[in-house]
Amino acid sequence: MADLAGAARVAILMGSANDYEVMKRAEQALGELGVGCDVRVISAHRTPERLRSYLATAEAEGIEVLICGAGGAAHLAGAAAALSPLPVLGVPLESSPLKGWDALLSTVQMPPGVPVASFGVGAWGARNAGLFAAQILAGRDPELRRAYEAFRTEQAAKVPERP
Ligand code: RP5
Repeated sequence: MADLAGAARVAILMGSANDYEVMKRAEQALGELGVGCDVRVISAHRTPERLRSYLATAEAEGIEVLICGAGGAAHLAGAAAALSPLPVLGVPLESSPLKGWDALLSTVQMPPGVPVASFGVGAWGARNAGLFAAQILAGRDPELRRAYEAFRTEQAAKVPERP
């Protein structure tokens, strides 16, 4: 992994550059909380060797959580979980005629022993995966924990009492 951003703690992987429009929501959520991430296009089917070589060094280079977004018969999250001991957050994407149902089922129904945490389909899932990755890291990072709590407080303050 030659050009990983210096302080990246989360890797955001996606099966196609076309997935970025949705997966950037995870990047944005992490950015709001000051968490560095490394964003890559890696397809489980089309570039399996890229996936293997990326994950071979990701943890040693500082990555602690993997977010994987893919559409169709989405295998990226499962393949990443098979190749890495890092926690994998899967985001099913709505890029096929089946509107994300295919990706959701591929992501959520992992056989026992190789877990993937599956999020909602599309942009909501991508944002929540970013927030959840930050929550994982905040468990042993007091500064990030404070940033996360501040985010939740601000979010609550934006909800009006009446319509
Ligand atoms: C999946 O196939 C990708 O994650 C993408 O969502 C879908 C279609 O890929 P493209 O044809 O847009 O590159 O592997």
